[in-house]
Amino acid sequence: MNHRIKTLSNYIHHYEKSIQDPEAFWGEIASIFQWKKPWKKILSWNFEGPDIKWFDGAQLNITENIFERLLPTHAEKTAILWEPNNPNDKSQKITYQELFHLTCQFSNVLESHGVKKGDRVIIYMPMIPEAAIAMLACARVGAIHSVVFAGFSATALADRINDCKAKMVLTADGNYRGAKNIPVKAVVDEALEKAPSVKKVIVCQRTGETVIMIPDRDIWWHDVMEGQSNQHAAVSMDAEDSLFILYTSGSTGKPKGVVHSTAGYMVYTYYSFLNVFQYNPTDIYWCTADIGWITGHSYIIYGPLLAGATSVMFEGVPTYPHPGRFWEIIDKFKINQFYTAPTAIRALQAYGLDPITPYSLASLTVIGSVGEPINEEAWHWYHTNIGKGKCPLVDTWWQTETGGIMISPLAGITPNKPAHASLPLPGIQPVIVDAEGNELKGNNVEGNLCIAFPWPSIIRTTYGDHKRCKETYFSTYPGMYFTGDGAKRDHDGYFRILGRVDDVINVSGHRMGTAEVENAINEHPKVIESAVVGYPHDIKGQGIYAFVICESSDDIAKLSEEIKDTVRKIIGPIAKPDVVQIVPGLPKTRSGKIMRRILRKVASQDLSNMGDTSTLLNPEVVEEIIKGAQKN
Ligand code: 7RM
Repeated sequence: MNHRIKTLSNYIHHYEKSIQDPEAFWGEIASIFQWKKPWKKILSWNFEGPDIKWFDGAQLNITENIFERLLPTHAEKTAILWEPNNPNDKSQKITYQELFHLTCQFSNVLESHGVKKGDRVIIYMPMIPEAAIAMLACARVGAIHSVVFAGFSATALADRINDCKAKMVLTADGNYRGAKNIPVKAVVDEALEKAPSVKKVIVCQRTGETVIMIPDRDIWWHDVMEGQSNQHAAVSMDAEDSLFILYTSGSTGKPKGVVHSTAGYMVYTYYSFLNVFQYNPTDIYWCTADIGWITGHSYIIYGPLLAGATSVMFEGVPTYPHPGRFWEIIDKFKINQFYTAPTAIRALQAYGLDPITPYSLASLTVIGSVGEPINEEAWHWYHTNIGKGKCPLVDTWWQTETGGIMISPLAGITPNKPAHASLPLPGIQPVIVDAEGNELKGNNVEGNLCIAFPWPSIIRTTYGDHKRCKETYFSTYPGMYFTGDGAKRDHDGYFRILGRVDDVINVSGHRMGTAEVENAINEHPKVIESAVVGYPHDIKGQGIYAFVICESSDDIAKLSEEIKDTVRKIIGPIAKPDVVQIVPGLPKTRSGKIMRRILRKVASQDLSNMGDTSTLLNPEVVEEIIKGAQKN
């Protein structure tokens, strides 16, 4: 079987095969890889545990499948094409051969500083090639990497380090982001005051600013790389050994460490990358995500590199030093596949067409979207002005927990339908259920989106707390993986994702748990109680609206700013509420539950039908909240 899908009938055929005989289907795809030991069983699973094993008994190293497997044909091909924050600085081309040598060198560094198979290593780095090298070297020595987005605060970083008891942090001196230079090393220093498991910090020099280096703990990347051999024998990993942990927000408590395993993740990210983007050997592919998110893991690093692609890595932001920066890079590198988020599209749309006109976007063959539902207006703007009406737009629905793209058009193969993620990839069995968990069969149905059967890159556990994994994803609808999203299957059988049905808000494509933001707000000494909801936001998709009860309400403006700042400090700028409204009380049911439905309506200024408020303990408070909101 040629596993590259080429036509719609081809897709249908592959899809049917993947459902009828999943093991044969995935076994054939997996057979292109280098295995140190073959598998005994392709799939064994139950969703009750959950206990899911793909390619059990096999041994491999994912980096051997990028390097040793591909070097004979790809040595001189550019693996990573790096573009700096500042367009006047030099971009960098790193070939597969060079990336291999750098990865080996850094693998030797990790081992010489005591990192062993199974150890957890935190990567808190800017979007520089060393971040990719860090991930690959961890994978090569069998360490479990956990990349933490470099915009998170010291507290958020410390929480993640402590949860997985990491022994090492890889970071940089500073992080150029647009006009800003964020002192990441200083953030690490602060975090480590509360994170005693970390024994070593390796600091990559990027900005050259002065940083404090703590003797015996902190070492410079360039110092330790010097003189290291560029050869390294990859550590043998079991198929089900963990490859990485990535923390993500849910509807309750602190972020969970989503754990992905080695073999299944490898097979699925490779396969989905190739098919969704229809990558051809000479193409230049660019995904604008940050490696701190799953999109960066699966579709900047692992998927593209496993497919032998040239993957562009961009250090900066879409609007610096001008709002044509993305289009400038597409022109500069003659990008073929471009993959970004609706929030970026909407932000750039607001600048009009002038920033686009100086650049040629003629190289583009595929444009993609990920992270949140893309509204029809943004879809059309993107399709018309960036794709020039000729590029298929792949609206890719997936999650940190799914590891790879689940529902998406295949570029140029699946007929495009605006704002529809469309059809499941081979191997993916989505079902829509009602509140009781009854499957809604047929077309023209709407409900909660579940997946009925395992795919190779499905979440295996949440780090250190398997029960939480079961409760979060496998208990709501027993026997199925529950996504937390609502979805509709239209009259053609195409899926449209409607957004979260739980207490998770999607801010600029980033997941934030309302409980997590509330916990941060409650750290402010004057706060008694708070409730956070999402509301429609033109650029961010959803904004964060906080209703807060305070001890005193003397200087409301000052208090609101202080509360926003508290959240920024505890979680990071991405979690900062857009609106803080100080309220005299929160609408509660007789059992003491906050009625978020009402708060959501107030936050979205949709006061037409407040629904039934008679069961409230304190119905009078609703009027006061509405009055307060109008003043806001
Ligand atoms: C890849 C990623 C996951 C949540 C998910 C959805 C939302 C992502 C789309 C989407 C509609 C899309 N991982 N989401 N992609 N909604 N259409 N194409 O974003 O773990 O950070 O977020 O994002 O709600 O559950 S994530």
